[in-house]
Parts: sequence; C-alpha cells; structure tokens
Amino acid sequence: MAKLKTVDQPLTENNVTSESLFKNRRNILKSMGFVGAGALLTTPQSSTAFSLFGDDPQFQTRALPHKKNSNYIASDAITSEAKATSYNNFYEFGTGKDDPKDNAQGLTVDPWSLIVDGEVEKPLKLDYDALYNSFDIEERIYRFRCVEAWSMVIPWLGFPLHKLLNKALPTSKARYVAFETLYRPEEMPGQKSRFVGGGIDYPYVEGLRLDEAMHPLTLMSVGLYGKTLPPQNGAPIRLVVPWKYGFKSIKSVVRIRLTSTQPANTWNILQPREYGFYANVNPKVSHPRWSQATERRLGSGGLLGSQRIATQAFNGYSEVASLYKDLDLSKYF
Ligand SMILES: Nc1nc2c(c(=O)[nH]1)N[C@H]1C(S)=C(S)[C@@H](COP(=O)(O)O)O[C@H]1N2
Ligand SMILES: [Mo]
Repeated sequence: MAKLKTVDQPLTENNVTSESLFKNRRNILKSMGFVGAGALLTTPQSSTAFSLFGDDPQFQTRALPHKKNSNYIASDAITSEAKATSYNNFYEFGTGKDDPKDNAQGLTVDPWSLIVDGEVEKPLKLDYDALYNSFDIEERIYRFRCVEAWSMVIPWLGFPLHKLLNKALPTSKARYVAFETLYRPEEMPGQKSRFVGGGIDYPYVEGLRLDEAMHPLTLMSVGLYGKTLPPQNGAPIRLVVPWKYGFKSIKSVVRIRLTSTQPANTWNILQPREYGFYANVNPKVSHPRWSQATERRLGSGGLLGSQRIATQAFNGYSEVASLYKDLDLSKYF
C-alpha cells in the first residue's frame, strides 16, 4: 500500500507525494493571496507562509487530570504507550497500521462539537472544552481485542456513556444508539480516496443496543496514558466497548443519535458475512477466514515482543453475559 506522508517539508512539488495534498495546500495559499502572478516569493508575507507550512503543525496532547477507578484494573501487563499509539486501525488515515500515526497529526479537534440527538427529550451539544469538564474523568484499564486477533491492555481516560445519555433523557422509543465519526476529507485522506480509505463509505458509523450503551463498562474515552487522545487513537473523543471487537470502538465521534431501530455499522455494511452488529468477543465463533480462539497480545512478551494467549468469552468481561441470555451468539455474531 502506498504510504501517504503528510506534508512536512518545504513546498516543492517533488517532495509532496500526494497530489491532492499538494493542491489543497496551494488552494490555502491561494486563498491567502500568496499564489498567482508569480508573487509567491516576492510578497513580504511569503516567509510567514513558508514557516506556516514548512513545519506542519504537530498535534499536541496534554496531561489530563483524572481519578483512577480501581473497579476497572486488569491483572494483565499494560501495553506500552509507544505500541498503542503507533499500531492503529483508523482507515480515514490509511489502511496500514502505521498510517494513522503518520497521516493524522494535522487533524484539527478544537473547535469540536459532539451532538446527542434523536429519541431524546433534551438534545445536547458538547463543545471541545465540555468534552473534558462535563463529567469526572476516570482512568480505567481495559483489555482491547481487535477482530484481527491481536490485543492490547490500555489505560483509558474517560467517562461512562450512560452519564452522557442520561443527561439527554432518552425517550421511551429509544432502543439503540448510533454513532458517527467526523467527516472531513480535507484532513482525512482516506475519505478522499477509496484506495487510501479501504473502500469504506464514510463517515464511519457504529451502533449499540441501548442496554449495551448504558452498561457501566461502556466508556467515552478522551485520553490514554494520562493524556488527551492523540489523533491516531481517535481524538478528541471515541467510544470504548471492551467486551466487543475493536471495530465497535468508533473514533473521533461527532454525533450520537438515539434510535428506535438497529443502526447500520460500517464493517457490517462492507462485509456482512464476516462482521456482524453485535461483534462480541467470542473464541467459539470463528471469523470466516481465521480462528478467534487465540490472540496475539502486543507488547507483552518482554521488550518489544508479543505473546499468543487464549481469547476469553466477552474478552473476559463475563458480567455482560446476561445482556445476551436470549440471543444465539453464533447467529448474532
Ligand atoms: N472512525 C473509525 N473508528 C475506528 C476504526 C476506523 O477505521 N475508523 N477502526 C476500528 C478498529 S478495527 C479498531 S481495532 C480500533 C483501533 O483502536 P486503536 O487504534 O486506538 O487501538 O478502532 C476502531 N475505530
Ligand atoms: Mo479492529
């Protein structure tokens, strides 16, 4: 897969590997009045233009005050921060594991707006600051299992989703919760090109049953390893559902809509035979192309190594089993 580098060098055509990024930058310069009539290098402001774009703004994370929630700690060793922030799935920035880290650093998150609407009595909107100061921020250490059979152990910062939903007062018609990721092709190269973005129809969408969304384990995360989220992990706010495969944990969320019917979810739309709506971690139900009985725990085998371990039902969160007592989990995978 061709690597799409973000533009981090002086503006010359041959060190910009993406034509669209190049054009985009030219358009920005143009709108500022720096391009045209060959004036680029002669205007007094041109040095400003070069320093503006010469160092791409690197995304800044910051320490986030929080309290450790001792009800949610894993006995497993925590994955290194370096691994968790460099081995990612975020197809908006490319399909390679290191693409999100390489391509997401220009993501703008402030201002942000997260809307909660649909079947609620009080629709609400959180702006960037409200993401961090509307609820107590807790640290919870969760196992995180991707459907691709790798896993990590991550210290998330965030608040339970039920606190947010309760603020919006779901109506009696609300039975599901639909989530939507930011759609901003100018900053997300995968949304501009089906080749870069893995053929997904953006925006990325996900969904939960209302009882799953209200479960105390279900977290809206605004940080990890004591800091705000880096863009490759879904800044500024993403969902974390630790008993489900990772694709349910949608990143960079802008809208949460309560609905009466089951919402669509991106991977199910793409490959319905391979990815369901429920996506509960289940060692007994194989993916059509591989077994889910074991997983590769990343950053666990000393130094940089990983270790093959047995996968647990519901990723070890057996307290959620009662949510599914009437469901055939091989049919509703
Ligand atoms: N918007 C969006 N959310 C997403 C994805 C994505 O491609 N786009 N990938 C999912 C998948 S498959 C996984 S495994 C997790 C990865 O989260 P991490 O990179 O923070 O470990 O994010 C999920 N959320
Ligand atoms: Mo995943």
